[in-house]
Amino acid sequence: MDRLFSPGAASANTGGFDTLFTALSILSILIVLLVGTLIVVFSVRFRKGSDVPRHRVPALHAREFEIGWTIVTAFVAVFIFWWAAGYRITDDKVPADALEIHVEAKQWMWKTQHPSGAREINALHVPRGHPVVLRMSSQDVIHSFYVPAFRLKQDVVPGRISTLWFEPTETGTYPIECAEYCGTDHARMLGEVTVMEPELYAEWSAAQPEADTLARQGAALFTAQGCSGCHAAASSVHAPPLEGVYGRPVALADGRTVLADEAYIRDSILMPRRDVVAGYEPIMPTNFDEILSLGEIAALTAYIRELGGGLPPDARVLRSPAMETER
Ligand code: HEC
Ligand SMILES: [Cu+2]
Repeated sequence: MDRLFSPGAASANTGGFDTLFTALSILSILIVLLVGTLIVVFSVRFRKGSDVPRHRVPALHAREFEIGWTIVTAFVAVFIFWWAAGYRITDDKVPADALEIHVEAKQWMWKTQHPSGAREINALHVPRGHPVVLRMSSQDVIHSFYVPAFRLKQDVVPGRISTLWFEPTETGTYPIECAEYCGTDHARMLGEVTVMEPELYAEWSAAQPEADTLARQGAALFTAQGCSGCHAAASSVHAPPLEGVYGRPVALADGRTVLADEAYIRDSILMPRRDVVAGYEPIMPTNFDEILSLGEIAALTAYIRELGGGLPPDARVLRSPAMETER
């Protein structure tokens, strides 16, 4: 039945979506049949000249009937919402060891960037059996990242980071489509996900043209974008040093204490007025969200993470525990 509607499933958790989709299709067909049949029956029965009682005035209110169908349809709608929302909620819990890949949408292509720094256009290589999280943003208009074989679809909106995660279960190549009309060449905004065995993925990753690692790109940006002008130790501007900040609690001017994780670093760059560090003036420029692409933010974050003495970001790809046991 599922094969009737959708291509073969190639990632974990697709079964539930297929059941939901089949159930919705059956429900829709039943409603269409019911309404269609009634239209035909009534048209024939009450056609001009047919011998049916026409003088009877129908009752204006049929209370039991109205209460009945209101309650039943409301119950069905809430049940479907509860069913579908359940998937959406489990969908939002990204596993901690997920491989993080950045996706940048633009008219009319998908650009992807791996933690190792490897970049692809209209292509995405991922290891089988390992969770992958996509952090996606758009450079221009709203696009929608759609992989039918994974039953995944997520809008990609300018100025926002959307998250999507999946765990591919079958090796092979699967189409990526854009599912939101985004201009002339929308229909040609196509790509391909390639799911590889983990050891082949590691080989593929290592064989990519000597791209700078994310952290090294970040170091270059840190100087080029003027961050070092304020944050370097030798600077005359009073700004917090970023060495060692990653992974530590930070005291803020409004009395809160927050953990400097990736989201905090990202927000500090994009929305510097939101979390002002205690003891510092809020002088950091607020327009980096217009200047920097999502990929550049990721690179800066990777650089700051490395300054914290944590694992370099690309080490996570090759040495993540889940993949170690695969070998
Ligand atoms: C004009 C000086 C200036 C520039 C340029 C600047 N910053 Fe900042 N930055 C600050 C100051 C001052 C603070 C502390 C006050 C605050 O949080 O707004 C800060 C805070 C931060 C924090 C939070 C640090 C902590 O200890 O919690 C991060 C991360 C950061 N900046 C990164 C960057 C990056 C990356 C760039 C370049 C894209 C940059 N900054 C450019 C002055 C600057
Ligand atoms: Cu598009």
